[in-house]
Amino acid sequence: MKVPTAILTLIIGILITLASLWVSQNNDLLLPIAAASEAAEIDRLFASMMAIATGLFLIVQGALLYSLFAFRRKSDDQTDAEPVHGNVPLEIVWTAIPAMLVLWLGIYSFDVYQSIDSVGTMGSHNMAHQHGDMERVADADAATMVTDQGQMPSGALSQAVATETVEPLQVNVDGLQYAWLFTYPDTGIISGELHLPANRPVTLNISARDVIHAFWVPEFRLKQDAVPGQVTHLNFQPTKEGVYPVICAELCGAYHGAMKTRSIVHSGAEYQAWVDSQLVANTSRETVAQSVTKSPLEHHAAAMGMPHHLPDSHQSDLAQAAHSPSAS
Ligand SMILES: [Cu+2]
Repeated sequence: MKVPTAILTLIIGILITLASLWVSQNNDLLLPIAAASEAAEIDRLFASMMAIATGLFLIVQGALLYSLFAFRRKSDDQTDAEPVHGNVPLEIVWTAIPAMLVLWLGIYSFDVYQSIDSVGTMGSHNMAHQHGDMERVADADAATMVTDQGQMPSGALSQAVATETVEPLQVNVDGLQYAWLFTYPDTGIISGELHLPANRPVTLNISARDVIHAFWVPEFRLKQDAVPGQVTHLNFQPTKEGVYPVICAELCGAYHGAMKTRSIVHSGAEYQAWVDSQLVANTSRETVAQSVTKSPLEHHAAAMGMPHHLPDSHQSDLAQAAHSPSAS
């Protein structure tokens, strides 16, 4: 029995579509876990791209394999076969379909990019210095206005507004050859690892001290260039506690490959404990520095029968020497 070509094409089309959809929904092995709320949208975009790519792969490779066998040279055929001079409808189809797919993917990607950058720092990449902070202030104002006006009875809506008005945790990220430095302006903590609380919005203000680096955490699905002389931003919300790699994604010199650290997403209480421990460490460092400058000198002064307190100028010189790293 001979199956009509139209029906055969339809069946093959359905099978290819099903296979593409299956691959797009079952590619967990290709991606690390998603640990930020923005990751879901990126993963949806990735799934659409996988579906399209799988479909195209199957069509192209299938046509190739089919032709390999269906159009083999017959053993008794010594000719060059029928000359083929192109096929206008076919060429229109295989130009128009990819063009539409690329256009759609471009628009979709831009839409995802825009919705991820929800705090409104879009476009600040080029003028972060002048406008980044102003934009943020304007956004904060707008958010406050919404809550002021909002005697919204609807629970879901006021909750949505409430989550938006939670002040994002600010972290300044500094890329340098070959390390990342994280500074928390609220507390003055400086760390070589990025500690974050889960389920609180975060704004990273990223810059570089020497050459261009790029901040990348695959589990957050986020990557942003760190450019000298300019501040770039990433706005996101970590959702899963865990330890994730922070990787430099821009070839920045001989040891670029070693420019790695960790991002640790804590529960709220754990994060507070970390902040406290850092603050204690800072204070005790200062106390040690002070005691080092005073006690032994006072001890010696007493032994030599000198007055208990050295002249002020001496003390400040010594204190300075003890604070500067070259003193040790
Ligand atoms: Cu780097």
